[in-house]
Amino acid sequence: MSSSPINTPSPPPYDRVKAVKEFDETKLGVKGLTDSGIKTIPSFFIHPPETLSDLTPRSDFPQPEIPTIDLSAVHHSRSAVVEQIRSAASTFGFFRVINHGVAPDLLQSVIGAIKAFHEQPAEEKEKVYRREMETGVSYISNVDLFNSKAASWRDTLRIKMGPVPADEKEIPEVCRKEVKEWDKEVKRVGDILLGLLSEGLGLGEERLIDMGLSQGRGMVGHYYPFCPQPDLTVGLNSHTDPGALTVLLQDHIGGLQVRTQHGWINVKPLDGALVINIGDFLQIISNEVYKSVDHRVLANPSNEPRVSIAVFFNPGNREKLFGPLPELTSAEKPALYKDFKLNEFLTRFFNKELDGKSFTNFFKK
Ligand SMILES: O=C(O)CCC(=O)C(=O)O
Repeated sequence: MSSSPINTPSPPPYDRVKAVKEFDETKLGVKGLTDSGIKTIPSFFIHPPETLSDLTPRSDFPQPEIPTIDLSAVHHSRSAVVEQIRSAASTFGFFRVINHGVAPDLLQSVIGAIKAFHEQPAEEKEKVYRREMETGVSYISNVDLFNSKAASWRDTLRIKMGPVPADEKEIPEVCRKEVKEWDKEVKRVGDILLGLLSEGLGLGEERLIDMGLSQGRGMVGHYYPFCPQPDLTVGLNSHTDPGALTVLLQDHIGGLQVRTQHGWINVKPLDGALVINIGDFLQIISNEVYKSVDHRVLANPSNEPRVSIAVFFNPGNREKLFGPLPELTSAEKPALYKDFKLNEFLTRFFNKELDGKSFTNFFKK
């Protein structure tokens, strides 16, 4: 007589939507997963093979560096600085600035304050764990958690700085003072850069500032804790920024990469420097003189968390029609994009996965 097989129930099929929802409901972010001591990451963080096979920069060529521009030279050689910025913005779409006049102590203290926010007890952070931005402040893991094919190993504190800033009381106390000081200084540096970028287009210094491009500011304070399987996920998926300009402060850990014609290159941390990149909006209004390029952050393999703070510059008025600037278009250089309202533009951005260039392509003529 043959023995009958033991009837073991097969495990239920993996329910990704449920797993993502349960993770979000913990309100603990990926830091909570790291703190729990897990050795393998949940499946919904695992990226597809085409992303994973391309995670380290190619080593068959010497890696170029994004340009580093000394901003203090504007006082004696403005046209040379304009040319450096024009060249960087129209090739790499990324550059660093040094001697920008922000006190080194503030660079340290704002990074420390964002780190302190993320390292508070869970009960404190839970108070602002929300996806909506009605109060101007939200702490979440993965802005695109419910739209992306795979999640990334990063938590983020988002704060609206303008045109209508978050109510001061809403900004978590642990970083309130530093965030406010940081915004003031970043706006000052951003205005200088918009003036130089405007001149680089052959326009007057005030042209971009007069469009209100430094009024709509949003800040994100990212926290990338140790990831136990950094080869299976990323810290931040490849994307372009939708706004005009981004000013980024990163700590010393590294992991930021930019796509170039030679493949992905590292943006190595440089003490005291700010990293600047062109966003889709500026690519469009400059009629592609300036380039908004893909960038991403690798998952952090280090026991020390990585902290970065990006401030995005957008026009303050979201209902106005924008498109390639008339001064930059002609019969020989026709407008490459349709006119659009910023609201429509950003709604598309926030309702999709953070990924490549599909966004600017939508507005292409
Ligand atoms: O963390 C970084 O270095 C990059 C952040 C970034 O690209 C973003 O917030 O869009």
